[in-house]
Amino acid sequence: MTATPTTRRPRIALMGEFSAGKSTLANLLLGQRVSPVKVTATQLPPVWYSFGHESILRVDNSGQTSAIAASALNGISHHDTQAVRVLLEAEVLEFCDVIDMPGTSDPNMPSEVWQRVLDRADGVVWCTPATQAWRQSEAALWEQLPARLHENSLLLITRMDALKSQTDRDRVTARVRRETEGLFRHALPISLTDALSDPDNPDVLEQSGADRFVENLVELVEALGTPQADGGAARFEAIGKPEPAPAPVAPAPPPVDGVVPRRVIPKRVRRAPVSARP
Ligand SMILES: Nc1nc2c(ncn2[C@@H]2O[C@H](COP(=O)(O)OP(=O)(O)O)[C@@H](O)[C@H]2O)c(=O)[nH]1
Ligand SMILES: [Mg+2]
Repeated sequence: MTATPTTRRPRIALMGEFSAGKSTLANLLLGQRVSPVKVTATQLPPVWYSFGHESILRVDNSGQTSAIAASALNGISHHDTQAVRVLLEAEVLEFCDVIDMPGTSDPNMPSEVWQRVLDRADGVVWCTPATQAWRQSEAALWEQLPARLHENSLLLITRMDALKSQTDRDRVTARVRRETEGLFRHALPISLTDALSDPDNPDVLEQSGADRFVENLVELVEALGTPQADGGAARFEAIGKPEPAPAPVAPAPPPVDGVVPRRVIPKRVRRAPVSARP
């Protein structure tokens, strides 16, 4: 029997409606094209990224895990799989876990699929596309979620590049900030595709809004501190790598699918990883 861990890393869930940019954001944060952004099946359950030696685990409805190949992700369905756990040696994962959630707007995706994982999340980054930002359906759902999440979440207005004039961008940002006051720590504009187009270029990161977002994410995770591990009984704790893992000095993550690792996470994060203690 392993000892029950007392601390773990904060968990940040990426949420939003279909095609809002959740998986693109996961790719940007993880610095590798590993998030199953290209998986067209909307059947995928939450994909939970943690720091560890590269591997992918499927967690079935009874909590049993089995290793799978990345190519098998396309065939995974929430009907028989409650989560996919991906272990990676990515810098951001030394700092927090990242959970890429299914879209909340999908009528074929029962809300329990993301709800049971959301219960385990400490904070949320909610993605809303600038072209139809903060729809009624998003507002209605978010307002129902617990206040602890409102206090510990960021709203990311994605697809800012789709708005052609600065006036439009300012107007949308101002409206969304007004309509979501008190419901998020901050509402921040971003172009995820611009940031990903040249993620090693500081000017691109600044102009795209990625820099500002990462600063706010760092602040959020630091504010969350080092959460206590939840009991010992939780199935999610029992799967994959035992949590918490020690936070080693960041090694260069290996390229996945031949793509060079990208560095979006600023030095500040690298210097201050959350050191999860056993
Ligand atoms: N132009 C533009 N496209 C984006 C942006 N963010 C995401 N996309 C595109 O929107 C599509 C859906 O994104 P995805 O991350 O899969 O959405 P998800 O369903 O929320 O996971 C993809 O083709 C992305 O490339 C953005 O900021 N700007
Ligand atoms: Mg997605």
